[in-house]
Amino acid sequence: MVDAADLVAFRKHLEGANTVAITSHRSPDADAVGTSLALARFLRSSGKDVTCLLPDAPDEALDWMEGVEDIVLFDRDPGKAQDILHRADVLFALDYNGMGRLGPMADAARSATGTWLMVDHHMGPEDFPAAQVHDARCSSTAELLWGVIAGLGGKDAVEPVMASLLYAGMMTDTGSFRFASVSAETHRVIAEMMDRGLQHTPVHEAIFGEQPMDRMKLHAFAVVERMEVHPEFQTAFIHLTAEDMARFNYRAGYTEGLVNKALGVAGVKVAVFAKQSTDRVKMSFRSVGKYSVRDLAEQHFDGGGHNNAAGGASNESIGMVMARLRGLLPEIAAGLKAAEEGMS
Ligand SMILES: [Mn+2]
Repeated sequence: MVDAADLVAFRKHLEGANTVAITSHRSPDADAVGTSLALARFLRSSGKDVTCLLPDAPDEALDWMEGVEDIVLFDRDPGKAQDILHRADVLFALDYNGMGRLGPMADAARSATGTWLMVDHHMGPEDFPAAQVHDARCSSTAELLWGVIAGLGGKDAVEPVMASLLYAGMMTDTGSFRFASVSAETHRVIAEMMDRGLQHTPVHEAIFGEQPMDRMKLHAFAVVERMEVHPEFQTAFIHLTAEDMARFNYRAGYTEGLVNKALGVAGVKVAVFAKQSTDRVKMSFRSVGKYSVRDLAEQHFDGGGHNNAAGGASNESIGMVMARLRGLLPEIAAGLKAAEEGMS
């Protein structure tokens, strides 16, 4: 939920601002990109000069989002991105709360002199913003941003395109409205957006409707050849090497959702997906129930996120990472037991 005092602060900081830069995290997902584009539409409608900036490109699955082609990408155009960051009167941090999440864009962002405002739903926010709308229990940044836009401009400021962008963030961050983070408020926000012309079916179609055959084959291969289930520890891992991904002509977004296949195995409570990327091994952690994969990711793999969904990374080889994960199985099992007994 959005606090009225936070909105007063947002309004005050935005009043005198002409130039606004909207930023979100590295490997941007639908919540990151959808909220960036929705907020840009809202602020432009009130006469601001707005630019969206991301450290790197979003998945192709988000190509349908209106305005996505105008986003400035730091890894393609660092000079331009830096210039925009430095000229901005107000800078928004959406769907992240630590500069480290910007990866290579972090230094340029840290040296920006404008006023930072944050809208985010991850735990443990850093204190760089002058004002923030933050709720770690909220389903998504999109749900919070609905409150911000409705609070600043009235609910009717959310037109159908903006609604579809926010809906995409809410839908994907909740695993299609399945996770514990979904509240009555989540559904109320969607009802309000449907009253204002939201078409939800095209959003589902665009994101889940069809997929490239290579992606489907990569998922099948990962499950058949690269999934290891450890029933005695209620844990499953999937890993992919660079060769595996090259074999199926890997493109950004192809491994999205793969971790949920491992989590979907009967009896599995903790799942980890690890893939070799250009400079490091990237990991996704998922759990069901009270056991926090955020702590696991934070303590062992320089990561963070939510209790049931977290990310991490390592500079070790994929083989080393998998060996370390297997070594952690007893610790995971003990954590699961403690969480079940309500001790964690
Ligand atoms: Mn999010």
